[in-house]
Amino acid sequence: MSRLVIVSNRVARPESLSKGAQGGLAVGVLAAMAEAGGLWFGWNGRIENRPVSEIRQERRKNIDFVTIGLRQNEYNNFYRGYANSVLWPLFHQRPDLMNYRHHFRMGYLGVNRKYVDHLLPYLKEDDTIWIHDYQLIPMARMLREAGVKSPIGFFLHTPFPPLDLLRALPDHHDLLLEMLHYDLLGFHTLTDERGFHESIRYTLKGDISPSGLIDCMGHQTQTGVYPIGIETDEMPQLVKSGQRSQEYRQLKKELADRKLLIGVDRLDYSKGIFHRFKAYEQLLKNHNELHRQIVYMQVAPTSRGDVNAYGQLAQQIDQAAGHVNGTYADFDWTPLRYLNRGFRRNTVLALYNLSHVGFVTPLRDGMNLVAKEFVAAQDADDPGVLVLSKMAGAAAELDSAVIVNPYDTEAVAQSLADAIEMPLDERIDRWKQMMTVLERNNIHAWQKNFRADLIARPHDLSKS
Ligand code: ADQ
Repeated sequence: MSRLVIVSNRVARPESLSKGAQGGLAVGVLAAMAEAGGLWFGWNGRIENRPVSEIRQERRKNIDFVTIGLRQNEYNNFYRGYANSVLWPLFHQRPDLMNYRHHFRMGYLGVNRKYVDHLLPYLKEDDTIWIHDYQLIPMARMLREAGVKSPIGFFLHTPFPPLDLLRALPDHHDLLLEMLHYDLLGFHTLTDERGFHESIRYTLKGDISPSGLIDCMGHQTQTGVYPIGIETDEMPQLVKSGQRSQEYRQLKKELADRKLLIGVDRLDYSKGIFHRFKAYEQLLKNHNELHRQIVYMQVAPTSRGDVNAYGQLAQQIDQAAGHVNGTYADFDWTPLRYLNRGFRRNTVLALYNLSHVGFVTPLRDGMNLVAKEFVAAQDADDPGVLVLSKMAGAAAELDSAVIVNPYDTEAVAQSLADAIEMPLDERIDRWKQMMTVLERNNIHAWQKNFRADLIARPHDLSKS
């Protein structure tokens, strides 16, 4: 079996690989390498001052972790700039938050080139290469230019925008061309895949077969839908260990008979936390009988705090939380508990288990693993209810959740009330249907299906 080489912007620290310590991508990468081993390459998360990057290689079990640092200007233009102030907002349908600069694009290309240069000495002829996410789109073109002939696949963890939005990116033509250098392009949902096809068809006049094979400007690129999943088997054990945490026990005691609604997100405008607070406020306004009976806990640690839009969001969320509590709190009841911090993974899973409602209403999300983890963390005989935004990729699979439009505040408030009162047999019914999907499309299936399709591709040597 050929060796798997995975490239992602961030690489998990090898010492943190104890079971259950990692979320989404890391679990997938480790599952993909569990049998045959492999190499995982990316940024070590540090900003360094030296002119030449130090490359670090560490082997744990059968996996080689190879990481490099970024200089301050690389971080500013590539990570903070093009990746998180241009592509992220655009891909999440917020062109108004885009801060486009030519030197961001140059920085983006520069860091992709740097990754390629540092990765090349580690590559072997029969490797299979799998690149992850929007930060690294140009890598296949650069690897091909350097003579790499291995199959190269790409998975996009964010949504792919419709053409009408993509057009707002001055470099969208180049970006599409860069994507065509991959043998296989994976998306979370059909909507994302179709968005990409539409752009290829109208912008580059490419031909696309019904099976998603693109023929365009001398490239043959296969596209496919691979919804990322979670590790369902280990969930009960992780929940149990989280229930031993101090935070869990304290909260359980404080809640007494009150029902808990929970939201867990990175503090990101795509997650719709502000809209969620408004919907909760509406619920409290419309339903006096629920006062003192419920508590909504929103966990949202700061993320990308040095990008302007995120600083403004943090203020807006603080104010909105203050407004809800200022209006409704009493000496013995805090209706909204907003925690601007993270928790250990096991603790979060135990909190899901404790909750009556999982409140997951992003304005746009590639998949949203919190929704899936919430469902998998429930007890079969008394499961909580998932209130899920139709704008999350997860809604395509979890159609037995209570699906809401996050922009419709009144309807979200009513759905919350319905979820809180939902009878046990309906809760069990919906939960069972969602668990069937989660067990079938788990994280192992995700990586297995993508890799099988990538290896099966007659990768085009003429691309080099
Ligand atoms: P994210 O935008 O980071 O991922 P998500 O899919 O929800 O969003 O994954 C976050 C992970 O971190 C989950 O495993 C969650 O439990 C954990 N997490 C989040 N907040 C936490 C907190 N406060 N404390 C502890 N743990 C927390 C991107 C895309 C998603 C896509 C994933 C995977 O934006 O749409 O689902 O990649 O492809």
